[in-house]
Amino acid sequence: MTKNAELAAWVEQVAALTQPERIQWCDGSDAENASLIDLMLAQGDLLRLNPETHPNCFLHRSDPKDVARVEHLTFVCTEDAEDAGPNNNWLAPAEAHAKVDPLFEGCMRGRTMYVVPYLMGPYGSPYARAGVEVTDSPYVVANMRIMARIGTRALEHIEAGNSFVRGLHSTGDLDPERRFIMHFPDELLIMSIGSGYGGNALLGKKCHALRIASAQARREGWLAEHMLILGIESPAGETRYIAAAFPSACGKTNLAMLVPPAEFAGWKVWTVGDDIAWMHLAEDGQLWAINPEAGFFGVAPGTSLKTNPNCMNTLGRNAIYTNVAVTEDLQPWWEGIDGDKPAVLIDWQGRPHDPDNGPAAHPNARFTVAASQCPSFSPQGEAPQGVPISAIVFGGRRSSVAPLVFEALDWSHGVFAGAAMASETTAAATGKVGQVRRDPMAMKPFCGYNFGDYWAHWLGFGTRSAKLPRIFHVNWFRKDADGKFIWPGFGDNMRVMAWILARCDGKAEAIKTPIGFVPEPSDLKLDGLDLDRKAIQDLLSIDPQVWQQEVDQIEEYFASFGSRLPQGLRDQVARIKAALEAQLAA
Ligand code: SAT
Ligand code: MN
Repeated sequence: MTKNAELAAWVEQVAALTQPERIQWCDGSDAENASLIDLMLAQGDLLRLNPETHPNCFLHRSDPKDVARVEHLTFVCTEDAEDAGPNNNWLAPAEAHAKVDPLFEGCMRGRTMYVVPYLMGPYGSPYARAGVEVTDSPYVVANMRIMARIGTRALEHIEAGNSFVRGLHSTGDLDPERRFIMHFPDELLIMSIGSGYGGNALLGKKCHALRIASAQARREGWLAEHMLILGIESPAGETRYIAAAFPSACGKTNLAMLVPPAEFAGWKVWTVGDDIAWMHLAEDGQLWAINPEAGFFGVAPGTSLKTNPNCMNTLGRNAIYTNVAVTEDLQPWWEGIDGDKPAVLIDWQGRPHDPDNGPAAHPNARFTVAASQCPSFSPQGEAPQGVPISAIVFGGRRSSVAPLVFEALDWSHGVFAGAAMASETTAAATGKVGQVRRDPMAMKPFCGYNFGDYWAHWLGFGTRSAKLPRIFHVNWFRKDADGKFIWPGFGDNMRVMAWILARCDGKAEAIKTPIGFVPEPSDLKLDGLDLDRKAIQDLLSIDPQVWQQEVDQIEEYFASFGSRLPQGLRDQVARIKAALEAQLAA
């Protein structure tokens, strides 16, 4: 129950629509969580994993047809289609309500309706924002409890008079034909039905903290971004912070928890967040970032002590695993985990593992775990004011074209580099894997308004402060002629991060090219790395002819935004084209 009349009225209205058997207001307590877990164990929604090796850990197997975000069923509902832009599926709000409201009629009959007040951002942060998710899924409540700050304190924040986003969620009948994720930015409302999975159902995450928040951020002059946040502490004890945008399942969690290689003795990486950053220009002219989330919802396959030891040491207790495989003695297992593949495995659908059925764990299998359990969790991870950002890094998954790293010439060019990002698709969304698509700022699935207006908003920061972060672009995924990754990645990405920070301090060299400042091999600390000179040169090379084609494709993509494309980006296209031509003529 609540003292907030608006919230009380909305919950009443939702109950009248969905007809739950009972209503439970969630306080976020341990006792409440324990009873939800017991309920799910009894109903078979959760399986207790080996309590000796994985205390308080559980496995959830989702419906096999409900394993990833569904971008084609995700809509932004604004009065004017142009405001949602070609980057979103659009419906007019009245039309969207007519489509989705009837699906909620009586959908919670015989079920409990959970009312989950939540806060995105640290308690006491001026940048934190509240929401209330109403859901019929105890799995969603248990995950929201890890990913956000739920319960009494969040409700108090709302009752103190702060605005809140309303999120109505029901698993419905899980029929993909009746699955929709609808956003109504003008109503601060999200309606999601037919999926119990991650970004479709944990409404505080992508729906609120990115789609709704990005639209709010534009109106209010800040940025809500699909970025990890990390701190890098030098041997002298000075910590600088970097925010980095990569598409889903491209290594954000690994970079956020990086362990530097032996050649970087005395350096330490601190994790602030692995997925979302809310950034505000503070009075000191710097961009300060908070992580609105409280947990990690990371991709399990490929995670190991070799690729991400901090993550492996975060897992293993108080975690919910979704769609992983299990060993005979009920330990979680996935492709790429340490050790030999056990002879006997139960796959993610609960069947004895047969390689003919595909991998044992679903490629988008996930873990949900509290950030505070991470050994590298930053002492500033809950700081109300956030952390000051020295560098912004954009990165895609490109087998060719994009070099290992470059620095943008200035802020506007950096916005261009982000807007021009492209990446090969991954298993985080349903659809074909490995297709190159434009994914500006890694926000293609998450920007809640027209990308043209979004880029104009980004460009606008250029005149608001002289102390903005420098902008970089990286690509860990370049392949050689045999299709093998050239760069070792993971901990060795520290070598690139060190160059980035040295550039911010004016202490590292680079060559100016048409696409930005690129290091020479000698500018990077590469000792101890088993890479020949030719490979490094390939990684850092920029082929002007290939880039001419790339810029043509970028220009074509930009043109799809018509008159909403800001002049600042047209200017960048023209400048780069001229510079490439001059280089080829020389
Ligand atoms: O399922 S989520 O959207 O939360 C994960 C992701 O795709 O980044
Ligand atoms: Mn993400």
